[in-house]
Amino acid sequence: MSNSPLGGNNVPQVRNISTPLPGPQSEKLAKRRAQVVSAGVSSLMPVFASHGGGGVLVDVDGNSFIDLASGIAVTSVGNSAPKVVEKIKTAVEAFTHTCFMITPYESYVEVCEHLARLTPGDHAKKSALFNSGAEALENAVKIARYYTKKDAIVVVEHGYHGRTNLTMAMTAKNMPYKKGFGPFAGEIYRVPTSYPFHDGLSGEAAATRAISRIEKEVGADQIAAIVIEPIQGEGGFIVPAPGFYKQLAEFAKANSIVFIADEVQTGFGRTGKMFASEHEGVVPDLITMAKGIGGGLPVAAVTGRAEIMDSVHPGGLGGTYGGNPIALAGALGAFETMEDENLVERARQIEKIMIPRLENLQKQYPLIGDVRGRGAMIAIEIVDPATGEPAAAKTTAISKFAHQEGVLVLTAGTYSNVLRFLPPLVIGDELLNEALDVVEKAVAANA
Ligand code: PLZ
Repeated sequence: MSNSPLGGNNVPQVRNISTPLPGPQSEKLAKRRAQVVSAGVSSLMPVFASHGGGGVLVDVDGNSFIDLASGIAVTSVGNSAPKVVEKIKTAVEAFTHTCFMITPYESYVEVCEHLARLTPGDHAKKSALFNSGAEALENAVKIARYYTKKDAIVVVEHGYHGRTNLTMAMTAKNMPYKKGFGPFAGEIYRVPTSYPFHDGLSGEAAATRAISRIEKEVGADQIAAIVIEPIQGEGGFIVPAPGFYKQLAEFAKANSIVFIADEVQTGFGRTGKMFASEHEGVVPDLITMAKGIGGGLPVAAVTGRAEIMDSVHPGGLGGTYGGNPIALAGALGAFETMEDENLVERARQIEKIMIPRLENLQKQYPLIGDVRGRGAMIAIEIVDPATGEPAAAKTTAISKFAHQEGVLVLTAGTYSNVLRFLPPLVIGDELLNEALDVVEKAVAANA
C-alpha cells in the first residue's frame, strides 16, 4: 500500500473530524507560515491540506471534510482525478517545458480543438492559452481593442474579473480586491446589472436600464467590448432575470461591440450546460475560461470567432508559460473525465438535489432571503428577516459552523452575505446530502 497514491479515487468518501480544528499538525504549519508567507495572502480554512479526491478533502491531521468549494470551482472532475493524474504522469516524463512560442507541441493544438468543439456556436473558432483567469481576461480585452480599434470596455455592477491592474479596474468590489491598489487602468465603464432579488426588475427592464447608461455615458460607438459573467460568481451567484444577458449580447452585435462572456467560474459544465451562455441561447464572440478546464492545473483560454482571434499581428499574444504541457495534460484529462462520466448532466442532478432542500430550509428560516443558482453553482443569500438588509456577520457564522462540522463552504457577494456551494461534480448523492444536513444545522444554529 505504501506506493499507492493517497488522493483521487482512493480517498474514503466520509466526513470525519477527529481533532480540534485546527489540529496539532496544522497548528505547526500555521506557525511556520506566519514567519514567511505574506500576510496579504490569507486562507479561509485554519487547516492545511494533505490529500483529496471525489467530494472529500483530508487535512494533515487526518480530518476529512466534505468539499463544497472545489478550490473555487476548479476541481469539477474531482481532485487528482485518475485520468488527469495519468496524463500528467505521461507528459511530465516526456518534457516539462519548451515554451509554445519557441517549439510548439501537440497538446496545445489538441486543447484548442476541444475548446473549438465544446464552446457555443458553430462558426470557425480559434483559441489562445494562458495561465490564469485574469490573464485570459487581459488578453480578451487586448484582442477586442485590437480588432475594433476602439478603447472603451463595459462591465457590470457586482462583476469580478481578477486581481491584475486591468482586471481590478473591471472588478466591482473594493474590499479585499482593490483597496489601496490603485490607480487602475482607464476606459473601464461599469453599468447596472440584473439582480432580481435586489432590483425586482424583469430582464428586459434591467437591460434597458443598462443599455441606456451605456449609450448616454459611454457612447455605443466608443466601445470595444462588453465583458460579463453569465452568472456572476464572486458577486454572489447572481442569476440575471431571463433575457437580460441576451439583450446585452444583441445590443453588442448591433453596435459592432465584441461580446465577451467571462465563463471562468461558470464554464465547463459547472451550471449544468457546458457553458452558462447556453442557458440564455447566447453565442459570445469571445469566451474567457480557466478554473475547471485545467482539472486542477493552471490553464486558461480565450476562445472565439476566428476573424477576431486572428486579427492580432503574429507574436502579439503569448507569455512564457501559456499552455504549459503539464497543465495541458491536466486539461486533456479533465475533458475526457467530463465527457466519459457525463458530468454536465451530473451538475443538473446536483441542482435537483440542492435547490428543493434549500428552498425547504428557506420556508423554515426567513433569514434565507433567496435560494438561487444553476447546476452545481448554488447559493443562499442571508438577510436580516426584519429588515431584509444583508446579514454578513450571520453568513460568516454559518460558514464557520459548517467548517467546524467538517463541511467546506464559501461565502461571496458584494455585501458578503451569500453562502455559496460549488461541489465537485463527482460528489456522491449521499455525501452531498450529508453536507446539506450540516448546512441546515448551521443555519438553524444561527437563525
Ligand atoms: N473571472 C468570473 O470567478 C476568479 C477569485 C478568487 P484567476 N474567481 C476567484 C480570489 O479571491 O482571487 C475569476 C472569476 C471570473 C475571472 C477570475 C480570475 O481568475 O484565475 O483567479 O485569475
